[in-house]
Amino acid sequence: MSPVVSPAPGQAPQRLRHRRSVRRLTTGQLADFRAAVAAVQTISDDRGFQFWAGIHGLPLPISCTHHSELFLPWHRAYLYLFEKALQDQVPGVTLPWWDWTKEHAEGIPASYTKRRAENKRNPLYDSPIQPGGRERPSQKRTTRVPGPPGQLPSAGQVEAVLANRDFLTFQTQLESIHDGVHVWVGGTMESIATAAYDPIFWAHHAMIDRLWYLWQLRHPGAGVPPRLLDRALAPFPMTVRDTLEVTGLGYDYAASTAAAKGPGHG
Ligand SMILES: [Cu+2]
Repeated sequence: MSPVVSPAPGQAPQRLRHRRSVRRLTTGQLADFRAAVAAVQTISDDRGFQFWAGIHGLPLPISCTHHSELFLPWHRAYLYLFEKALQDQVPGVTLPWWDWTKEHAEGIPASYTKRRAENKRNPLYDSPIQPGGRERPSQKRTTRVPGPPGQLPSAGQVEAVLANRDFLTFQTQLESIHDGVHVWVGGTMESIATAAYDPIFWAHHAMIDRLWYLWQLRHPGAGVPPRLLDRALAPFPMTVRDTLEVTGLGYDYAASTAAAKGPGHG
């Protein structure tokens, strides 16, 4: 690559935005995030929450790539584009992550479980389910039926998964942990067709994406098998290669705990 002194127009480096733990959001950050989610929930076209939630499942086709080799890259692209839709409403907001390993006692974060917040309906509590097209979901609003405290994945389980140096092994084991959290939350989150309508979906998947990021820091020589790099991540205009560097996508993960610190993240 030739040295570039000043970036070409349109290619100016984006300012990095940090995704944070739900529990570490300041009052102002949480209010901004809620405002962004509330705003997209009122939009019925392709900038809105129903459109983005519907890409995962209903309306058909179901595009998400669970139990495929593209599970992590596809969901990284999905979160990235949904986060941009939120930023179109409230500049600078980012998707927070739900660290379920730390919340055995608490379960779903309190910011998602209150019906009302800041004297308004809490947009993180639930959402309508209104897929376009002809599908008629059996539920009109999202619900949760959380499992018993103490049955979310533990830090030790996550650590064992992160220790895998082979990407596909890591991905398969991480997806299995991910499945368990979907089932633990229960209700809408239990079904691929409707899961993304629950606002907690995005915080759960931000955690999964963050664990991939931590794995990447830990195993710099390992990576996605080269044969997958040019695979398209339909319906997004991105390939697997486009998802490999989160900083290239304009975001980074804030260090939240000693265990989360990798090189350059102290
Ligand atoms: Cu999922």
